[in-house]
Amino acid sequence: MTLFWRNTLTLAGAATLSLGLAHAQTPDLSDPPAIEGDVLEDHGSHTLRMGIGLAESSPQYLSSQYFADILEQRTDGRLTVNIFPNSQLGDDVQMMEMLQTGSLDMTYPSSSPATTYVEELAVFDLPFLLPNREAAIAVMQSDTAQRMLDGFEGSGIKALAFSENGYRQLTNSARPVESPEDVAGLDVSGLTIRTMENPVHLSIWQTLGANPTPMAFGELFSAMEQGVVDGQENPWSTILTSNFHEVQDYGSETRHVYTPFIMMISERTWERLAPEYQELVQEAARQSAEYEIQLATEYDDWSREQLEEKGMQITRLNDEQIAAFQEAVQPVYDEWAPRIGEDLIAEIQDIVESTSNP
Ligand code: TK8
Repeated sequence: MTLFWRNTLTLAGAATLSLGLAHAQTPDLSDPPAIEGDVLEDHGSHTLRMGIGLAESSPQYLSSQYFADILEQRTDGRLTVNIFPNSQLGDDVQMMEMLQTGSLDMTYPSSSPATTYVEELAVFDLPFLLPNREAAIAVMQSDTAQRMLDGFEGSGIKALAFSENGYRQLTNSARPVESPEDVAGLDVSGLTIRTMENPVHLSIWQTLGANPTPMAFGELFSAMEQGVVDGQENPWSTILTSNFHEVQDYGSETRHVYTPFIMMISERTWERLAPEYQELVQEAARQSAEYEIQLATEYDDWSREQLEEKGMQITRLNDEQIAAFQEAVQPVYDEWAPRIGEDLIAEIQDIVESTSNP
């Protein structure tokens, strides 16, 4: 049953045009998982406002809509969620603060700006820690990750579930980048790169010889358009659905960090919900996170190909080239591993190893 399913038009349109050209399969948006379970008894009516950073065509929005559909269907319309995309209510940092004061019900930030609430989350910001998606998913589903979600308790924010933002790739408007030297620039100046508001990311780009500038995501497009920054780094799906190819000529598949998203609800809102509704919200968050990961996976390579078709010159780095980046950011580990916690890093590495193929 997909009674409330909508908002698939933009992407479906774009997808049709590319048929026959793309190598990666076009993401299938027509068929989100069926919504199962009975309609709950009447425990009052609530309309929840949810602010997100990304556009209507993003996996983040589409899965949030699925979350809304689950609540609507399972409560006969008594729990409704209004989603405000494109950072229109604020950036990740601001929206988390709005959750604390209760002026916003829900948001869906990256883990990186949320490290001010739960320091352990910074482990996700360590470069090249999670070698593949399988490992990243295992980490997000681990007890360690649940402990991080629980760590929000008392902050005014209840963290519901991890999902995929994804492997971050570098784009810029100045030159093709194949090596750390291309970032730093030998005869020319280092690239000015927008980073998320997070000290490890700042350290990564400083170490690579760039001029990092932390900035809210919502300001990024116009900052690139006006040449305030040369570039940025985000997963291909975000680069595509945010139309960054309009202002960025070059992309490099650096995969330097895998960052998750975290779906969150204000503790004030949470406390107003009946226990039955709370349980539903938690369950729906998990289901939509799973769907988000599925969509994000389907989007990843496909988005890169779409960007190439739209004229972005994308450099696929070979193992040796990736190793050069890995080596160059070693000082980031030296600086941050003791602060983030060697035990925590070892815990994550254990999970990674348990997933790697023999
Ligand atoms: C969207 C952000 C964004 C993140 C960033 O709200 O800031 O670059 O990757 O997707 O969370």
